[in-house]
Amino acid sequence: MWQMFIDQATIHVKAGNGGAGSRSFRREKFAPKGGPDGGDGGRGGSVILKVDENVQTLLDVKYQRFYRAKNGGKGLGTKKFGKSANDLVILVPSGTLVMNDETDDIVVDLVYQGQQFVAAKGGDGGRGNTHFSTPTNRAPHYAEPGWPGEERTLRLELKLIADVGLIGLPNAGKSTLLSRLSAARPKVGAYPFTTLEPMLGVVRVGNFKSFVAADIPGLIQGASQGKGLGHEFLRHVERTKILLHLVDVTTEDPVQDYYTIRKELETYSPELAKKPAYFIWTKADLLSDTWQAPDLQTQLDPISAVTGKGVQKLIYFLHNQLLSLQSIEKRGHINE
Ligand SMILES: Nc1nc2c(ncn2[C@@H]2O[C@H](COP(=O)(O)OP(=O)(O)OP(=O)(O)O)[C@@H](O)[C@H]2O)c(=O)[nH]1
Ligand SMILES: [Mg+2]
Repeated sequence: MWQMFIDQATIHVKAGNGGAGSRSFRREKFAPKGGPDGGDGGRGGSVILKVDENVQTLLDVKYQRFYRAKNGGKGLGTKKFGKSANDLVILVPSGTLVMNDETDDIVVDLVYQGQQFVAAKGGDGGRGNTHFSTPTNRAPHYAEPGWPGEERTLRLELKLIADVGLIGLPNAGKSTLLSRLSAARPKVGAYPFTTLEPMLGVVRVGNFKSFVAADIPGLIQGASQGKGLGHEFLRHVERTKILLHLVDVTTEDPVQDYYTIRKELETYSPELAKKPAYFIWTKADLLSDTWQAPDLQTQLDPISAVTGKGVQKLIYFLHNQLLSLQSIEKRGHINE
């Protein structure tokens, strides 16, 4: 039932052409009929895909459709080489599968941090006329043109795994929040159990910074025993790194609502209950000015997914939590 969410980007890559070789002859004061001295053209830049651990999704790769590396410089007289162009490096997340868009063949599976793949090779520079002098032709007027850079269309695919799971009672506003956070458009309804299966969305934090949030169907009391839809999905919540627990402030007893979900998590799996979890009051736009926050500590301000209030701050907060988890993973232990 859980649909693996695939992030996809189709890009066209064009490497730079090599620079033309030079056709030039020595012109010195005492050698009016000097030999050839045309230098070679520079190499065109290649387009390279490179795994970077700080990139989580294909969101930024998708942003651009054409990736073009620069052409190499022309060769010059006095045997000067043309300038080689810099490679154009596209940062991709670990787990990016690269396919030929026309044939659907897998080109490469990019996995390791720092792994590189030349998606389009830059053209070699043309040779200057110095290379073409022969005993019968000491003054060749021929120099090679630069060679064209490779060009192709690639499809990048990444299987997304949710970093943040949005949990809560039915109707808490999980789907509404996901549609605020990302381009995902889950169904929103003013009744419980609108969401029937999890849905993922890519949340942009900034340039090359994003994470994945999952909207999980509402949990109810007894979910851990298989009631409602929750049971099936608690399993999926296990794969997320952190949980964001949404609590509707407008219900009769929001504090009780909070404990209902916490209890279900603990009953289902004490391990799951230990996962980093943050709770947040939702539907803040429906609060009156005199509203007093229920007596339950949270480090997050109430949000409204409808007006967007507090949502940007929430994005930064979640991203920071994920970053600190990542650095803990790297160190291999938790600093207490
Ligand atoms: N005023 C207001 N209404 C909201 C807000 N967030 C959600 N709602 C409304 O609350 C109802 C439920 O929202 P959903 O996003 O579908 O809730 P859900 O948690 O995904 O519900 P299930 O999928 O059934 O578990 C809808 O009528 C939303 O329009 C909010 O911030 N302010
Ligand atoms: Mg929903």
